Amino acid sequence: MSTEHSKIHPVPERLLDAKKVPPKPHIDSFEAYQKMYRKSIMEPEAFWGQLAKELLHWHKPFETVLSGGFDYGDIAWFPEGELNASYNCVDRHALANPDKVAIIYEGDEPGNDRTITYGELLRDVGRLANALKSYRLRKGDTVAIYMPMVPEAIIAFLACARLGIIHSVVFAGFSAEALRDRIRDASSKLVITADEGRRGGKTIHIKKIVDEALKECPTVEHVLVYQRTGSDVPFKSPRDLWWHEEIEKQRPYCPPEIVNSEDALFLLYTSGSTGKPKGILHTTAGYLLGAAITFKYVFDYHEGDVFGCMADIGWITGHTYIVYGSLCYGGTTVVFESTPIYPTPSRYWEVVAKHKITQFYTAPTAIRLLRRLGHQHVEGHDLSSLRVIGSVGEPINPEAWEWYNEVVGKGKCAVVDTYWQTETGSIVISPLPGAIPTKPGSATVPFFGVDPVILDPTSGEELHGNGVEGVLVFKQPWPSMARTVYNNHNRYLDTYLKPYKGYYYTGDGVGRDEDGYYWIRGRVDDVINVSGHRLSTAEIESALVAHDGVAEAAAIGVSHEITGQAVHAFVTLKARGENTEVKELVLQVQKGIGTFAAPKKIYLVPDLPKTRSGKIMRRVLRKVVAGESDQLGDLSTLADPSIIPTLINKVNQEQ
Ligand code: 6R9
Repeated sequence: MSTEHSKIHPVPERLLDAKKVPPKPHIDSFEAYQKMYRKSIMEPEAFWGQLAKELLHWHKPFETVLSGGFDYGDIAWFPEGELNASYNCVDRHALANPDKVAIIYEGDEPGNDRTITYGELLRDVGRLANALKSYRLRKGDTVAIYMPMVPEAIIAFLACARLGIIHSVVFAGFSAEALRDRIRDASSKLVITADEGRRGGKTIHIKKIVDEALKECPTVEHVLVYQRTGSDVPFKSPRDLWWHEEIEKQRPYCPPEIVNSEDALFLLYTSGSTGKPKGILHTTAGYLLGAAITFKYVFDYHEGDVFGCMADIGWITGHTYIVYGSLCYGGTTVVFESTPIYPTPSRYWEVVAKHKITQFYTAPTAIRLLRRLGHQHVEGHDLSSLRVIGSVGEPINPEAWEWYNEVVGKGKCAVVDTYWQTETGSIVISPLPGAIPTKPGSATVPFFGVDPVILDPTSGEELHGNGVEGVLVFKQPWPSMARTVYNNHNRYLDTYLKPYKGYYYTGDGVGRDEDGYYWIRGRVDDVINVSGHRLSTAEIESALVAHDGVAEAAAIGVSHEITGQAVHAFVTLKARGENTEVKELVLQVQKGIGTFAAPKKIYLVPDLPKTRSGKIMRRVLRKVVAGESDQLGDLSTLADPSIIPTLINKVNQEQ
């Protein structure tokens, strides 16, 4: 593990010198972190019980902190408690401080921005919630949200939460087919969407995609359409309803539906190593608590700060930090509709300077892209408001980390490489700005209540001590962990709790260095991470095989300078599909999943490497593409070794 010897960065002085530059970090020394961490692990009930009272508003207090565990996946946090997520994210702040800005919207075109205060947000959420009620939607129903990055998307989240309706947000980059599958799996009754989206100067025909998806979604009764661009789009009465007309009819206050701590807050679909995407289900109190406490400590958020997370609300990062963490904690959050390079590669920095962003959160893929385009795009912008700069979604390489730290952070900001998953709900391994010295490329140390263990993947034995390498599991439940897979609890157990009995299994490889710091290596299963987006080889393969001409397909992740990994696929054609072109196959994946999943390269080959029992040996394909054909490893189970030279030739020809 060469990475362990990399440079240690102490906590930046600027953060510790609160006299000169307030505020003083919430946790300002390694010892303070250790003390709190120890308490969170040794006395989790006392630790979380107290925080749940401090950070959440309860309509009915809880008695028990935690019940159940990993054996049956019957985990319940604060089980007698009752609350409402939108009350926690809006009402209490609106009552205390109605004029405080809750949301800053920065539209695709520079100059198109606006703010929404907590007082306004309460009325906007109330109107929309009353509209939802008028469609007879109620607690436990599911609603699909397929929206561009506009504040109305957040209003939609919160209006659902206000009524105990489970939202299922689908990233607006997913294709009609992918949207259809998610709507069907969740039996959503309503789709909240927009006429069109705008991103990077381009138009996204959102409503048309929804119409296409709904051809096969019998549960959907209505489609509520927010006018983002005002263009003429297909509109089908009485199924379709205009957002602006609907909310006009409604009174701006809607009483919150008080729900149990363990009632579902939302579903979010994510890819695993096998089969269809899973509807990861998060519940109300534990999730909100995890979101709010990590927001406070990992980003060291203080009154008056402006939190700028560049993720899309369609992913978990958007859910937890743009929406729930920030608003539950009473913060000011930015909704950014554009891209890091529109209209120029300075866009992020213009936005930071304009809104005086204090915490900036993005993904390694964006950092690598901007680094390649050059530091001149960062210079000349006033980034002095920044205190904490974060990274999420995939391992960040030390070169990108150093660039982020020096060029963006000017060596004065805390860099937080935050490791977590859709399923963990909130950040689980990360530095804390005022307390943890950092090492570029390491997510450093566990967050409160998170007990990481490294297992030997084959024996399942715990690897104690430092300087070990294996798979990452967690030993204790934490409040924001997912509770189930929608309508498929067995799949939840099989994926997360059964692989290693007594532990939650992450699916990630990890090392613990001599200082006890964690280094996430990436997925050990068949999940490919492209620009921080999780894709499964199985999903890409089934999209390819859906093409008439395709006999078989194997997808692999190949390392890529900007996107971290890229998808490459090997495809065999049916006899009657022999004229199929690579172009068509790329389109096929765009149609089945979305443009972001399109393979960078497709190799048409006569056969795939398989074991005698017929399993595709993706490991062999990965080595061939990486140019490591001399290290193919054990090939004794390979059914037909003569395929190897053919594969090597094919790859060499096309690279
Ligand atoms: C939040 C999010 C989860 C997977 C996860 C891991 C990878 C995320 C990371 C990281 C190394 C980090 N991942 N953050 N790997 N360092 N800081 O991204 O959720 O979309 O569910 O992806 O992403 O492989 O298992 P999600």
